[in-house]
Amino acid sequence: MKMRRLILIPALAFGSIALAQAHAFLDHADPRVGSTVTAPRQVTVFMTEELEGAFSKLQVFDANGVEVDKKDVKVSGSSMTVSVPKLSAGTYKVAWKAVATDTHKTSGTFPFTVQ
Ligand SMILES: [Cu+2]
Repeated sequence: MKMRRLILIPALAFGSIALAQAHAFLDHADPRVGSTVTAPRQVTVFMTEELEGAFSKLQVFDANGVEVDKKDVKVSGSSMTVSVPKLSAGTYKVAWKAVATDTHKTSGTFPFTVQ
C-alpha cells in the first residue's frame, strides 16, 4: 500500500505542472517587477501564453489604492499595455488578470516604484 502511494504522488505532481504551463503567467514586465524607475508613460506585461483580448485586464494603483491608469488596455498576442499619466514619486501596484486562449484565468500583482 505504501509503495503504491509513493508512485502515485510524482505522477500527480507532474500532471499539475503540465497543466499550469498551459495557463498565462507573467513572464516579465516593463517597468520590471519590483524596480525603481523614472515616471513611465505606460506599463506592459509580457505573459507566457497568448491572451484573449476581450477578457484580460491590466490596472495600475497608487499607494492609496486609487486606479491611476488611463483604462486604455491594449492586448497584443501575449502582452498587454496600459497608459499612465505622469506619475509622482511613490510605490505603485500593477494588477493583471489574464485569460488565455484556452479560457483559463490567472491573475497577479506586483509593485514598482517611481523615484
Ligand atoms: Cu490553461
